[in-house]
Amino acid sequence: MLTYEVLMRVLILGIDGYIGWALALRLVSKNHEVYGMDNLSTRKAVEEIGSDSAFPLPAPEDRVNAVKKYLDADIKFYKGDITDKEKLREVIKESKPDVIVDFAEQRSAPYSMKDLDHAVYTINNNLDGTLNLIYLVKEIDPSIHILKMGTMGEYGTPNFDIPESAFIEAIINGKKDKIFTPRWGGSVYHFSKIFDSYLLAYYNQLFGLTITDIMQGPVYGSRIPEIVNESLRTRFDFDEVWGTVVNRFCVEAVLGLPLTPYGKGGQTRGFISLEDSVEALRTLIEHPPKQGEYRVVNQFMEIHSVNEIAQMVKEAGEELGLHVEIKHVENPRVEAEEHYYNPERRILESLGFTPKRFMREEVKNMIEDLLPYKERLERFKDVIMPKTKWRK
Ligand code: NAD
Ligand code: USQ
Repeated sequence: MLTYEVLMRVLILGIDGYIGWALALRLVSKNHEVYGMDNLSTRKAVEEIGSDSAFPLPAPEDRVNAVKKYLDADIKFYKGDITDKEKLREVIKESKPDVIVDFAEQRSAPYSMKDLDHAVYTINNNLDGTLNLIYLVKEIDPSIHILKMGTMGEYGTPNFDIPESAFIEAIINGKKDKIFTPRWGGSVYHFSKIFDSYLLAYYNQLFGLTITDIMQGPVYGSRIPEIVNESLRTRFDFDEVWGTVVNRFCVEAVLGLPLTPYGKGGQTRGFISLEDSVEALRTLIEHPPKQGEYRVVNQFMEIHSVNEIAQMVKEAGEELGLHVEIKHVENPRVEAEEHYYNPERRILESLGFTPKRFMREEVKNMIEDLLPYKERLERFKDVIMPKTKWRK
């Protein structure tokens, strides 16, 4: 039985990742046709720092087989690097997508700040991939909708309300003009996303491409209903380089380690659960912008400080019988530890999207999901405390 009237052919770049895999499961379960490409670089880079996904990750072909077995659906997986333009051209030509979702970037802020080589790799990987995608969509079929994953961190933590629009009106030296919404990153990784956005906005004007540039906040969570068997789990990072804050705190709670707010812990971000992230993405895929439009969407659901999150995880852990402490550690990053934060969010709601999962309940589910893997996690105890410093 078909659930939606308009079924689409979707190519997911970065399908082997945390969000990419979960989105693939969601889309096939709604009968969309899913193709995916990945060079498995996150697997290798996580290994490089001596870590691994909290949940064991089957090889791509085994993941595809598990989708067939448990969800009775097909995913076509291409192993390849999107910075390789010939390979990307071949994949786009073969899959003939209506929409390309681009997650395929080096996505860790600490990884990008390790040293010059990691900074250069991040910039090259992320910007070369974006440029290849832009030029190949123009060449092969300019009507393809590019859904590019950016980040809320492109805006930084300004002292003004963050708008949800590509351009804003500003008065500079007494004269009014439209300027690209101001951005300021907190790492080379975040700057790579800023540069991506400038490229996308520029080539939208030049080539008339149809683009959604998503400014998404940190994602947390281990569950979506399609994960009906352990072999369908998506990756889940928790180490000091690849783990994001909520996921890290849950693993710390499971391991009996103190939760680690950096510095004062007043750092405030807009968070979204994995479930709401993939559902928001589905909404944007099924409701593309007008042909030739560059649409910016702010994708987050709840605003919290790191201290509030630590408190929520502590309470959830204690409800489950764990002893959880919070211990502030010296901040390895250079960032505001107390600041104003008020981003706008209206587009997803205007398309009928409503959030389903909230952090307070979700962190308890996450701890429950992680507890059976405690022994596996013990092996990675020494990659949890922050070592990667912005200023050495
Ligand atoms: P992830 O690292 O788990 O997934 C990214 C995938 O892209 C990986 O499987 C990796 O192997 C692949 N990849 C990287 N470079 C590639 C290349 N050149 N060619 C082919 N494949 C490549 O990260 P994620 O958490 O799933 O994030 C997905 C996207 O969403 C990223 O662009 C990230 O910047 C963005 N994002 C993530 C979060 C978050 O909290 N996880 C929040 C906001 C935005
Ligand atoms: N933090 C702590 N303690 C920790 C880990 C992190 O206090 O143990 C703090 C960080 O200093 C930071 C905040 O939590 O102030 C968020 O850190 P994070 O590691 O969860 O997120 P970040 O590095 O910004 O990156 C993640 C994803 C990235 C995505 C981004 C969204 O890795 O791909 O783009 O979240 S955003 O933060 O909106 O830019």
